[in-house]
Amino acid sequence: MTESDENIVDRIVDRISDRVSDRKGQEGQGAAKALDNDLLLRALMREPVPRTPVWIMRQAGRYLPEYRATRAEAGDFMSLCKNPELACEVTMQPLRRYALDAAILFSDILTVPDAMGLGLYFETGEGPKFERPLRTAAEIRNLPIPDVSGSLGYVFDAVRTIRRELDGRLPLIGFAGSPWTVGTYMVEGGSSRELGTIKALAKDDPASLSALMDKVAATTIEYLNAQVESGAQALMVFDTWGAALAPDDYRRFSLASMQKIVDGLIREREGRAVPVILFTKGAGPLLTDMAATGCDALGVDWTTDLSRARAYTGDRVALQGNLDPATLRESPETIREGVARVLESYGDGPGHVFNLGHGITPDIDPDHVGVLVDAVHEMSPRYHR
Ligand code: 1CP
Repeated sequence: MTESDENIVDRIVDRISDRVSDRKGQEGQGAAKALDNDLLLRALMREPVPRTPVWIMRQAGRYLPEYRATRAEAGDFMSLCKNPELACEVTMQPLRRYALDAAILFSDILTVPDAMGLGLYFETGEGPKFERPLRTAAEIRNLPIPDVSGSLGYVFDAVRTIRRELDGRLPLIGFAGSPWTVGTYMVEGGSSRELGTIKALAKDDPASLSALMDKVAATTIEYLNAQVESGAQALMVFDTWGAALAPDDYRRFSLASMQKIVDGLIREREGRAVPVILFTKGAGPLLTDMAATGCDALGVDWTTDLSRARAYTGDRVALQGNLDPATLRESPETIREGVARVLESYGDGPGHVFNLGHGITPDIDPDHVGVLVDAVHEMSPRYHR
């Protein structure tokens, strides 16, 4: 990064901190009506609950026939994201089927680089792609930090529409991708197994990669805070590809940028805490470093036992997870056994939110999700006595 770049990023970070302190001055105002079901928010703050709350990563999605019908009505995935009424409709769909304890905004982590001008598109049967991926130091230097209120206004409209529709029944989770995970798509131009291009950038020009992480972090802070101001009641940062880095590089590029985000977020609104969940898939022992960021909760994938994750984090944060999504392909009895094992692994006491260890896949029988949710309702109360 040149000195002038550093000044620009510092100025942006200062500007954001000023705005966060202005907003913090207004906290506690306009406390809304109490939630009918606030189990998720209580569990994320490690407060006592009568049973373990449950939601499913990617709960609105292709495994639901009604989702596929609404996406067809919208035309394509991005048109669905950009239509607040239809985004609200697909957010509500899983809540009509299952006794879930949270709604999650329907959107995608790649709306942020789209707003930065990279031209996101989806080809059927293939993952996300960018028309203008970032490859050179000059392209990173010239990358604009967008005014999110304009370019991502459709997301905030969706948040307001969903809050109105939820009418206090359940809390709404807002989200964004981690700068590293979003950066992998920006630099690779789409999904990549090896992450060869961005890893080469990390090695050959780490200053440019740090500059990119800073720009995405600055944009993400504005984006998540605007979601909170529009009505999001908890926030999750998805770092799907952080564990592809060696631990030192993870700390330098992924965790450092998530730390900036945690530091920049509004943490209280409508008279209560807005919990922040960080999720690095495959984090393992790095959960210890993640817990030190000051976030409220960590998502845990199925490759780490919750009992072990609890030991790594010393009960400093709540834990969310972690049933292997493949379990949902098995029989109802096997799903119930899987739920029992996850609950037993976390053990007694508050601070657990039941979820899959990663997103549900499109091939799952919707009835199997009902088996999971009902099993959590039935089996979890005994861990909260
Ligand atoms: O065909 C379709 O309808 C598009 C499939 C789809 C859906 C349903 C995409 C494209 N995004 C989404 C929604 C989405 N994505 C949500 C909200 C839905 C909900 O949870 O109910 C969320 C939280 C995401 C987050 C997301 N998008 C992540 C992080 C979480 C994770 O699962 O790892 C990532 C990596 C993406 C990128 C992305 N967008 C879409 C796809 C298929 C992908 C993954 C591409 C890849 O594997 O590299």
